[in-house]
Amino acid sequence: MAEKTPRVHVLAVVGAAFVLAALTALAYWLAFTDRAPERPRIIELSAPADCIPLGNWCRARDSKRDIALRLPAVVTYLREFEVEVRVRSAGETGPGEVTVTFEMAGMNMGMNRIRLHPAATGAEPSIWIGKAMLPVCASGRTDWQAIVSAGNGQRSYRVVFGFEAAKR
Ligand SMILES: [Cu+2]
Repeated sequence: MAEKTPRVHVLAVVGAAFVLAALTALAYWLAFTDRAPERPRIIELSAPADCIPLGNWCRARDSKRDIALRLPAVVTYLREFEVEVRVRSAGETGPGEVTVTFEMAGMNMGMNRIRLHPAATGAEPSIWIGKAMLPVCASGRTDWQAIVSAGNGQRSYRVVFGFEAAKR
């Protein structure tokens, strides 16, 4: 009798520990499947409406990140042009990938996405550059959106900048 009681206690404690561990594992599993860790969370930053990124830096920011875009003063259809993105990260891991997608609102213009490469690695702010070319719009429209995405695995920041292209 004197030996049995402690053994029962030990079993109860071990059992409770197992139940707790199982519940913790379940909670983690639920939390992670809910957030789909393979896909980064997308955070939209809004660019100031009155800023046009032609020959000029336009910035969008929140407390953690500051993303700016600059295109040449004139972007002409079917002519290659330079795209520059500047990313400032406040205490966060900088982006591992920066892409710019060119779209027209409400019109499918095909896939126009470029992946930028870092001009200076480890610099703060980091500068990313690349070259792009716009396809001609059959409707004659010239209003484009440059959509900048800067992701570090956990978060992906997305900013839409509007600009007008020049017909040649
Ligand atoms: Cu179009």
